[in-house]
Amino acid sequence: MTEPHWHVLGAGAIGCLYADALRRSGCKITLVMRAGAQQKSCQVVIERDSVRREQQLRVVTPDDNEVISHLLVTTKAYDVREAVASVAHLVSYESVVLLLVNGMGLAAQVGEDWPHLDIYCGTTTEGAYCIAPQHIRHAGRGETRIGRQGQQDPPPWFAQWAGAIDHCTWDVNIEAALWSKLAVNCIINPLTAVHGCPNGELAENKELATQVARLCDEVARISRAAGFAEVAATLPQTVAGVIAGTAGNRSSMLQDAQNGRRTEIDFITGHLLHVADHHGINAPCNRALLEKLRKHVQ
Ligand code: KPL
Repeated sequence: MTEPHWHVLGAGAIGCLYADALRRSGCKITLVMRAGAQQKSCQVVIERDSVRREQQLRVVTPDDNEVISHLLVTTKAYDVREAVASVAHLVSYESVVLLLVNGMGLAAQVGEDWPHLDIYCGTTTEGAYCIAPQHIRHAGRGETRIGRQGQQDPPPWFAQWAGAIDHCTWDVNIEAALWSKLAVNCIINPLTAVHGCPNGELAENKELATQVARLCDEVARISRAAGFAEVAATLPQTVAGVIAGTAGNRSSMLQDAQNGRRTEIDFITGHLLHVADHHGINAPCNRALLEKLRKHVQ
């Protein structure tokens, strides 16, 4: 089988990290930039510890009209629909779309807008942030889960991912994995954004560790009500593990807040509170964080 050609929509920290890993494993990779971008290639730099890797990747824009067979979407949650719409004329009923984005419910929305697409979801706890455009610090290793609810066996392209990406697994219960990531993000992201600290501080600072515990209690109650009892049972350990594994990382929400960008709070805590309301559960700590972050640039 020839290796699939992946087009990557969203050349931020996570998009560049995966583009680089897939390219090194032999996949053809093209970054899709916004219409109007002039460059035909771009240098991606990944730094981890004292190692620096550089890679030149192809660039196209939707105006180049290049047919897309495999599309990796790594945009911000609030940009997903518009981003997919920008390349809708380039995908066909055979095209694979992998959404590796924060938040939940986006696959259903994209599936409603474009029912012919072959949509998969992914989630990752890799810690990475941009030092400059397409210049990434890989600050913490995590795991990547990919799946499509109800699909037992991975599609053929998944073998390439499993070989290229460390700790990348096919997950038959991807909804639970997405919820688990949402739960972790509800705790780490808003707290680090409000307090302006790296993830590791949430374990080191006693006051912040108490807030983590309170948020864990609320999120666990909502998780149980939503049918994710296993996520609820292990939430404190999961959160502690992600904090330890990404201690030096600045969460994506902190990066957004510090750079004056819109945050994903409505797709993370907002989604959680929507589910909490549906089940009549009070979640004052999460609500307070949502309100604080909504006052920020939205
Ligand atoms: O997903 C993340 C994020 O920053 O959005 C974590 C896992 C918390 C890593 O920082």
